[in-house]
Amino acid sequence: MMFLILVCVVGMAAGQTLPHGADLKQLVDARFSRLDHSPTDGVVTENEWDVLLTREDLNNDTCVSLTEYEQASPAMPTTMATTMFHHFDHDADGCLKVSDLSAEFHLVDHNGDNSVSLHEWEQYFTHLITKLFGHGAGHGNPVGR
Ligand SMILES: *[C@@H]1O[C@H](CO)[C@@H](O)[C@H](O)[C@H]1NC(C)=O
Ligand SMILES: [Ca+2]
Ligand SMILES: [Ca+2]
Repeated sequence: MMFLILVCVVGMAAGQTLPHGADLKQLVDARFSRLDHSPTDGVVTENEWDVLLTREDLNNDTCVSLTEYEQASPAMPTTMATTMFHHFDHDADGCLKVSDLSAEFHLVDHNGDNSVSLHEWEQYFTHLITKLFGHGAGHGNPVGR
């Protein structure tokens, strides 16, 4: 397992490819545990979703910049973080705000009960990666096959 992780990290650095498989799941689960913080009960409410954004705004200017977003997601390759950032920035002003992320919360909340489970989050994230990066996500990575 350690070996696999190491190989994936090296492969990523060399090829700027996207995490996939076990690597992607780890990244997705790590994002979820950041979202699920008050309380840590396995579901994410819209309040938790909004509060995380405030936390990621490191210089408190009510704007989560691309730099701040990257710092909050150290496991994400830069190319991936950049594409994700632009996807979330609905009004394209270079800032992630609650207004940008509010619509997204309801997309993730697939069954509409106003809370997001790990399962919903994983489904959403997998679909998003495919949508943003295509079925060739991870293409060109010579390791992990
Ligand atoms: C931003 O606000 C948080 C919480 O109020 C505080 O801990 C932090 O030091 C502030 N950061 C800056 C750069 O002002
Ligand atoms: Ca900021
Ligand atoms: Ca915005």
